[in-house]
Parts: sequence; C-alpha cells; structure tokens
Amino acid sequence: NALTRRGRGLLVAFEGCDRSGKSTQCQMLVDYLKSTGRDVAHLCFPDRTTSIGKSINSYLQGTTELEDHAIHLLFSANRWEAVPKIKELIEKGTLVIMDRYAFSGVAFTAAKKGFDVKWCKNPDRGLPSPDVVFYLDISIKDAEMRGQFGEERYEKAEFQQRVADIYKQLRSDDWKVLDAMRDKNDIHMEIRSTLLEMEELCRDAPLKNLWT
Ligand code: Z5A
Ligand code: MG
Repeated sequence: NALTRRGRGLLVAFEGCDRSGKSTQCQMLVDYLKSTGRDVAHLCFPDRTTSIGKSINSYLQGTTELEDHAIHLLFSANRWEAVPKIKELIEKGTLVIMDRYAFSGVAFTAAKKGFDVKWCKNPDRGLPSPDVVFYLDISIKDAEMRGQFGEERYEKAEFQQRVADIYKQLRSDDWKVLDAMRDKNDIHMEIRSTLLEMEELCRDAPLKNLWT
C-alpha cells in the first residue's frame, strides 16, 4: 500500500480554531499510521518543552507578560528550532504530523490590533512548507458548544472570530478544508484518503519553502 512506500516523508499540518478537533484528529491519524507499521512523528506547536517553549507556556498561562511582537517572534523561533529535526525526519521517510504550525502564528498575532498579515508572515517565511494542511472548519458558536473556552490567553469568542477570519485569508491550494462538525470517524476517514492521494502526488517532489 502507498502508505508504506519508500521515499521522502510527508509533512502534514493541522490547523483550525480552538476546539475544532485538531488534537483529536492528529492523535487518531498518528495511531492509525502506527498501526499500519508506518514511521510517524507527532509534533505540537508550541512545543512547550524547549526553553523558548517554556517562555511561551508561561505567557499563554498569563504568568508572564511579553510585548506582542516579541511573543510572535518566540512562537516563530519555536518552529525554527524544530526545523533540523523536521528535515531529518522527512529525509528518512517519516510522516510528520504537526498539531498547529505557522498559520496559527500568523492568525493569532494578526488578530491583534496594529498587526497586518504581511508583517506576521515574515519570521516564518522559508520554513518547510506542509504538503497538506488539514483545516478543521467550525463556527465559533459551535466551538463554544463543545464547552467553554479555557482560561488561557486568546480563549475568548470575539478574538477567536478574528482568528478565523485571518485563517480564511491564508488558505491556499495545499489546504484541505474539512467540516469539523461531522462525526470524528468520518473526518478521520477523509483525512486518510487525502493523505494517500498526497503521497502519490509528492512522491518525487522536494519539500517546498513556506511563503517564498
Ligand atoms: N498560538 C499562537 O498564538 N501562535 C502560534 O504560533 C501557535 C499557537 C503555534 C495554544 O495552542 C495557543 O497558542 C493557542 C494558539 C496559540 N491559543 N488559543 N486559543 P494549543 O494548540 O495548545 O491550543 P488548543 O487550546 O490546543 O486548542 P484546542 O482547544 O486543543 O483545540 P483542538 O485541539 O482543536 O480540539 P480537541 O482538543 O481535539 O477537541 C476539543 C473538544 O471537542 C474535545 O472535548 C473533543 O473531544 C471534542 N471533539 C473533537 N472532535 C469532535 C467532533 N468531531 N465532534 C464532537 N466533538 C469533538
Ligand atoms: Mg489541541
């Protein structure tokens, strides 16, 4: 089957607003791929385990304050510090599944007053570009029905709506927009079949660079 072929690995990102089901779908996909014997890596951004990630974590939890440009650059740095590992994994044929990526970085900062999308993209320009971005599409109202937003910074309906609007501007041909309100198994099956198609398409193509 195509999922066990040799060649470079695939870079896959999950994006979407809060509670859209990114972590749920990432985990289901990783579990499935592992069950087929596939070499798979599961990354999450922010990666709160690094020293940069620890600063981001305390910012998100409201323990520390950081100037808006400065925190934007830290989120980006937290991706750049993972790039050597991502490239190495892709080269050895690993399927790399990422829970949030640079699109979150742009959407969450550009939703703040005084920021524009162009400025927000700059620090992430040149990162490895995902072969496919699965965007879990949900209205803020439906997301709220999955339980109150949490206590972390940004977890407010009005802000999340601006984030959703910016995500819309970032969509490109590499995105697969999924209706996040369906049964999670149905969503998972659609992701599986898209992944098979993408592996065929990307078989011989090198990894691209983001926004270049
Ligand atoms: N941030 C940033 O500002 N800049 C950056 O560069 C990056 C991030 C990378 C932390 O991220 C914050 O950092 C985030 C963006 C900002 N701030 N906010 N907001 P995070 O990844 O830790 O954010 P999050 O809080 O993890 O999002 P989330 O709440 O985890 O959502 P999710 O992963 O998309 O959803 P889930 O955990 O899979 O599911 C949510 C609930 O819905 C759960 O109870 C599930 O059981 C349920 N669920 C899932 N799927 C379904 C379906 N299909 N039907 C019904 N119910 C479902
Ligand atoms: Mg999550």
